[in-house]
Amino acid sequence: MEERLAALLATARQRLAAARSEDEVRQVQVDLLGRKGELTAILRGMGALAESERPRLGKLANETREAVEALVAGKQAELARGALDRRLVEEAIDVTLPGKPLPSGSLHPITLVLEELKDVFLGMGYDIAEGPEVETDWYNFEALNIPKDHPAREMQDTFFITDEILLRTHTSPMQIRYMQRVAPEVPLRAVFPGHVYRRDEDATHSPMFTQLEILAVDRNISMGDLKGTLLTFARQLFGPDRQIRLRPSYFPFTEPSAEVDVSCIFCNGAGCRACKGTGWLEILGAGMVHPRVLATGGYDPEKYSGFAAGLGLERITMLKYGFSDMRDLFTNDLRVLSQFKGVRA
Ligand code: 2U9
Repeated sequence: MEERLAALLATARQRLAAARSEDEVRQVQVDLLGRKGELTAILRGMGALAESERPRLGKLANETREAVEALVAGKQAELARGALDRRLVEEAIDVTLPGKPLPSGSLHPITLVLEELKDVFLGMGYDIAEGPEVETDWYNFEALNIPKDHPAREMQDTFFITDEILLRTHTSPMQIRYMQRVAPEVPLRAVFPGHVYRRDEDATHSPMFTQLEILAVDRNISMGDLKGTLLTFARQLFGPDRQIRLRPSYFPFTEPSAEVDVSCIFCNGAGCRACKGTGWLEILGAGMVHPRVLATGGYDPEKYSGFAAGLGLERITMLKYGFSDMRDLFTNDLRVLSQFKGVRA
């Protein structure tokens, strides 16, 4: 019996040393220690032993079982370690390899110009406000002193949703909303960027375009404040040598009103193709807020005055970056957009 136990241990050593997989190890365990295995068979022979021999051999059988179990556990651990080592080698990642380059996007030129404009006015202490693109007839026209028979109210010029609801044709309704919210608090200084909609499309007009309007209300605001503000703005945007000039004009919501030119950014005023030989480029419209519009906004026109200006971002963008067709700003052609890669506002 002692010999059989010794042989069992030797078999265990030999078979486990040869085992290459966890399945093989389990098979050794079953063959030697299992219910129908070698050790069970040996123990069946215990009955034939002398009474005095049984405790010693019983103990030896237990020690043999424990020794085989320890060998099995050791082999299993060894196989598991080996598997892990192999995986670590196979799945090793070379973190020093260069990465796959991801195509980077770019900011749209209109976004670049908008960020620049906002910076200029933030620098002068202005607030930035936005508002709804779907507006009422009242905010878009009535409150801005645009009478019922004004041509802008024609179906051909405005996108109406119902008789009273429309897509705003300018950001000006936002100025009314803003004045009504803060009146009669002064000073009021804010810019209003946003999309506006008009039924118009050609090389220099788009049915959707981006406006930025400027509004300042306080006691004793004058045309001089307007000119100084616009000159500062023109020089920050187009360079320190720029001049501006105001030409009399008419808008229903300002009185007096003016169209504002900047000295040509291409020829510096000498006259060229871009400015059609005049030396000047028209960049915005402006004026003193009409007393009726001030009153609608909640400011007593006897006590307060204000200036306002409006510009189309697409026009400024076209001048700044040399676009000749406004539609190129909206087709999102990558040959156009990719030229702005890396350009920061
Ligand atoms: C309020 C009071 C006054 C905003 C103004 C203009 C002149 C102007 C055009 C420029 C090119 C529109 O984008 S464009 O087609 N804008 O000429 N805008 S004064 O005046 C206001 C607005 C709101 C309450």
